[in-house]
Amino acid sequence: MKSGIINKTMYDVDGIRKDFPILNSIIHGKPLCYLDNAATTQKPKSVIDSDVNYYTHFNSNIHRGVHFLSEAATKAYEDARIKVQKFLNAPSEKEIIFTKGTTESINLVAQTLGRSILKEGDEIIISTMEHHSNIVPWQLIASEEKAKIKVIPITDKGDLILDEYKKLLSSKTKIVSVVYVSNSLGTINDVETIISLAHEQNIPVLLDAAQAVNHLPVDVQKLDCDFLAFSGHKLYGPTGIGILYGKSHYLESMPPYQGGGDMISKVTFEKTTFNSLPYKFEAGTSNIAGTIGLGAAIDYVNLIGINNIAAHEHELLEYATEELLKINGLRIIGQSDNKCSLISFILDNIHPHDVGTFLDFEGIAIRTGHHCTQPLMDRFGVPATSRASFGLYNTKQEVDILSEGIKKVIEVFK
Ligand code: 7TS
Repeated sequence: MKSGIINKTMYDVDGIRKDFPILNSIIHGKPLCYLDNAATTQKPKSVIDSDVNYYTHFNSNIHRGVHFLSEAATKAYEDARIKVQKFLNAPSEKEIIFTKGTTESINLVAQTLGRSILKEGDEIIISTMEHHSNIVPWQLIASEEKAKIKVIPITDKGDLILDEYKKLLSSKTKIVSVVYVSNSLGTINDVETIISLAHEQNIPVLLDAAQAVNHLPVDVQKLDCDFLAFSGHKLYGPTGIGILYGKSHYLESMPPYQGGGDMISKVTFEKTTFNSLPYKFEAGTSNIAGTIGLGAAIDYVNLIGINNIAAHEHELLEYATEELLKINGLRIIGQSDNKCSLISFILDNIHPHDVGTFLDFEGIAIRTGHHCTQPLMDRFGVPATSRASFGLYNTKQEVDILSEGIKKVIEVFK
């Protein structure tokens, strides 16, 4: 695979940018400045080519055929599973379940583990900074089982208050499900402590790693998390493919999520027995091309090196924070000392929606709104923020374009 990073000792961001065709786009007459990576990342040519290659040369259904194409597609699909296993350092590929994305992974655990272990009066712990996809699935199952949701509070800087978390843990707690990196604040949570405190009471922990795997090295054995969810599209891969990692003893004990083809061992009208892991949780024809594309995305990230990406993005975050804080009337929401590369901000007397719309005309793509974290917005007493989020291909020059753009917004709206 060709990449801007090959044969370079320094982080060659210009070379890397050449791997992403969309970054050459002209938007409203201006070069695209793409700073909406927390919503989704752009795709390198190798991921785009993987899709074309699959449909051109291998398209076939998997696991079922004896013919050449089916065997080739099955091998590529299962190779992608092994790439994910290695990427997360999971003990076995059987613990890697392919889903549609983070949302489906969390719903799967809520509907299977949740349904089998929760009873009236039990408690589920989440945090104030959860994405709706780590709130609503738990509310749905909690209301069915008459369980309760308990919420870890946060400080004004945007850090979880772990002393309060300790007080929430009790014999009633049946699961802890928390976000690793916040999509609205950028806070990197101390998940190691969260997990070890829960494990002292044998409580399983699910990590929503949607905003973590693309910014940090994630090792599920080191973390000792029981479940971990992420989406391919935030890791430079395709949409519609995601991962649920789960410790095998939990996955074995959980009932299936959906019924259908591939997840069965034997079906009669009287009784069905289920397939072994991971297939028990993969009913129906899956997103084969997307899965193989996720494998290509992991190859790309590995080629650059997640530690190199983290270092580059950290430099961008520090520079952007410094530059944005120079702007009068700009307030950053989320000022943890341990942050990933995103900045949520508000401008005095200017609605975030106006900020986003104005910046779009400058070719700058940021996100505005509640970022699917309405309870978090309530905690900070704001209806919405503007959010710039950086990826492996962003540059300091783009930070300058953003801060100049914001200054123009202030000038026009003041
Ligand atoms: N969890 C977190 C922390 C997220 O940031 C997101 C998506 C999800 C879960 C859901 O992921 P999905 O792929 O299943 O949709 N976050 C965002 C965002 O911040 N802007 O758009 C989507």
